[in-house]
Amino acid sequence: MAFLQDSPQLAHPYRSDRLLLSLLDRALPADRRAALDGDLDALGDYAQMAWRRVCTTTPRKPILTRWDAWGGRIDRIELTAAWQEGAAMTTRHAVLASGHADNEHARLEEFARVYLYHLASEFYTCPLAMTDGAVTALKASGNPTLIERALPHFLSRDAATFWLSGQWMTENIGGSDVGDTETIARRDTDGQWRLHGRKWFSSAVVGEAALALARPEGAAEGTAALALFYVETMDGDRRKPELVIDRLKDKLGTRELPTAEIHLEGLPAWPLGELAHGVRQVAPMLNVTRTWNAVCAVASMARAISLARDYALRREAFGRPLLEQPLHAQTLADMQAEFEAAFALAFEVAHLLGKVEQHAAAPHQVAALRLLTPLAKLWTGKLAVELCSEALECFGGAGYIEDTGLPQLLRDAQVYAIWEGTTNVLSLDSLRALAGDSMDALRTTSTGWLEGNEDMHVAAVIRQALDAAARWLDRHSAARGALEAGARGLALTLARSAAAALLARQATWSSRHGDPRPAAALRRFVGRGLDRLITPDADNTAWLVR
Ligand code: MFK
Repeated sequence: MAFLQDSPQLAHPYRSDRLLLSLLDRALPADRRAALDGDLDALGDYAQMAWRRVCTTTPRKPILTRWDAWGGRIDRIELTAAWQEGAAMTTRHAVLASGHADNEHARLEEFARVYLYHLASEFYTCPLAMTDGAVTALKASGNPTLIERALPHFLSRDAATFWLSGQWMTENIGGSDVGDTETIARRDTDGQWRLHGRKWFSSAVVGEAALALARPEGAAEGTAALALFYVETMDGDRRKPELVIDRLKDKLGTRELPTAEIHLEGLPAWPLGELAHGVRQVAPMLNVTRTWNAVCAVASMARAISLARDYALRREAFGRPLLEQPLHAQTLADMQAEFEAAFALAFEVAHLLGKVEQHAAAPHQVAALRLLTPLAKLWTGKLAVELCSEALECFGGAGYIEDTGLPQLLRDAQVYAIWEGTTNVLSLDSLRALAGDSMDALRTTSTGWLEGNEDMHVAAVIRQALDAAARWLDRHSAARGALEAGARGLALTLARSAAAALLARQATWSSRHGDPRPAAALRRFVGRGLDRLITPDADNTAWLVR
């Protein structure tokens, strides 16, 4: 019989995830920790089932049928199995509802669920993130009519009444530069607002509602004149005729997600608040979806590393398992150290978000969260691509073969760095945050995270990196061009430094509980360097880009 290689097996994503288990043990009161266990266990079971399904069935894509046999416009979208299960899974395990409970740990408990559900959901988490963001933006608007109308659906624990919301911002002209939005809001004589325009990336076109940016007719150009509107997409079982789906996008990854190009032909709409400053009003939504992006990016890293580690035990080459080969073990350990730091940062943003929303955070934590959100999004987005690529290489040629289920990890990971603001857009957003007092806040917060840490070398390296970043910012803050050119280096330095301080906090706790592994991850992560600052050189850049 010819040799047959064992395929990699997915360990239980909850019960075998020591990072998630020890984070929850450290951060949650015992009663809340115990109450969470059932949902997380069930979501872990579902994730294992979904991985088996991926490995044993032919991949499917959503199918758009625009016309019925009799010439009627129907714009029907058939979804994959995981998407059809989405509403039931979300409501049964309170994925969204848990995050809006009246408790400072609510967001941490929500994002633990998101982390486990994400890959099994086939990116159904994308519209879930937008729905979560819509809840947050609606709450911030204080609009009682819309809150009463939409929130019971968005936060429902019953699949029959659950609604998804989209986030309609992106247009052909206004991609990242949302201020160029061309969609117009016109008011009927009876006072009803209606939207007219084209949205170029609509991820949740299967949802029942959306928040959309539009320019009230006659308003000035630019970002400040945009308004934020709430829309509903369905009339009972039928899509409203004023919402036309032009086509589904053909994408590199996230292929189960029905991303659409749409036309709005007078779709009824209701403003959330004032008829201007729509970007300011949608910002709470953006910061929530960016948190989802970071947590989902670390979920992809966790999956890639879990499979690569399992395979390293099963696969023998040159007479011994891969795990016993020094260079392979070195590669896996480097991946693990980066992942542990990214995990610590993404979940701290999630936890802090809950504390800030429940007024349980100090002012410096509020300012730190404003900065840490774009930092976590941009760094984890890039790292997910790097680690998924490295993980595929750990399988040799098998990592390049579609029906192993492995290439999809890499194709899907590429989206984290693009949607919800690219790495550069997020780096510039971190400059927006740094214009306030968030650098001081980050240093104060990091000092707190380092309390009790006994590794003086590590603490010194983290402080040096934060000091260097603060000096760099002072040196370049008067020259906008240099500041922007170096913004990515600054953001990565701050992200890595904050993540190291968070990992130190976890390492201190874990060491006391007899687990030396986070301390090992910390030493390796810090050893790989925190400082990514650059010296901007506009003349040199000009030579190289023309
Ligand atoms: C599985 C994970 C799922 C994740 C969900 C996936 C969903 C995917 C769907 C999408 O990708 S939707 C498209 C996402 N698009 C973007 O994220 C847009 C990227 N562009 C930006 O982020 C720009 O920075 C932005 C449009 C927000 C602002 O550009 P401008 O025109 O330069 O705005 P400006 O004048 O600087 O800011 C306007 C106001 O918003 C200011 O407040 P004021 O009016 O009080 O001065 C800003 O301070 C405020 N603001 C902007 N960003 C903010 C913010 N406030 C708080 N937090 C922020 N992040």
